[in-house]
Amino acid sequence: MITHHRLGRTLISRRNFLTSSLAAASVSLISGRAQAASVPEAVRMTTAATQPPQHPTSGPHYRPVVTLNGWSLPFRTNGDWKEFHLVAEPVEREIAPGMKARLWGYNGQSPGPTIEAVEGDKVRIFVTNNLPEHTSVHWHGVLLPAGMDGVGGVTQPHIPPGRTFVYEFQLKDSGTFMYHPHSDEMVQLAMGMMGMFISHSRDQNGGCPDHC
Ligand SMILES: [Cu+2]
Repeated sequence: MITHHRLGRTLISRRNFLTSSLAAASVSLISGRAQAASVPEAVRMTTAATQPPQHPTSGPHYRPVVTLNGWSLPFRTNGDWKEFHLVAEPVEREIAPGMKARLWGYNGQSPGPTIEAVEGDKVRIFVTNNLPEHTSVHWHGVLLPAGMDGVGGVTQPHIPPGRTFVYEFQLKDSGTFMYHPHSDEMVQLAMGMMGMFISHSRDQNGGCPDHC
C-alpha cells in the first residue's frame, strides 16, 4: 500500500509507536544480537513496476539506484545504525497476461527489494521468515563477521517459520553485491529469493558526481 518513500517514512515512524509494544511481547521470537530491539515496520511493495529511486533523508548522501521492476527497501535510523526489515514470504505475480506465478521473495517482491547503504555504515537487518520452511540470508561478497554470514546450519541456526533473526554488520567496502538464502538453496533461489545489495562509495568523486 505504500507507494512513495516520503509517505512511507511518515507511516513508518507512526507505526513504530504501535509496533513497539507488539515487539516487546514477541521478543522471544527474535534471535540474534539485537534481541531486545524493537522491530521496524516491514514495508511492502505490491506492484512489479519500476519505482522512483529512494533519496536518502538521513546519513551520508548518495545517489540512489533505480531497480528495474523493483525498488529499494526504506530504512530507518536508530542511533548510528541503519535498520531494515526484510520479510521472506510467498509472492504472487502475473508474469504474462493471465499467467500468475506463485513465487517466493521478500516484502511483496520477487526478486526482493534492493538494499542501499554507504561504505562505513552500520546496518541492522531484521529478517522475518513467513515461508512454510526455514530460511536464512547470506550477504554475498560482503565482508562481515562469520556469525553474520547467513549460512544456515553453519554460521547460525536456520530461521524457522514465524521467527525473526537480526543481522548486524558494518560495511567495510563499497560495491554491488547481492543477498540470497543459504537454506534449501536450490529451491529458494529457484523460487525467486534474491536481491541486490548496494554499498555506495564514500568517495565523493567515485560515488557521487557533481549533480548528485
Ligand atoms: Cu551467494
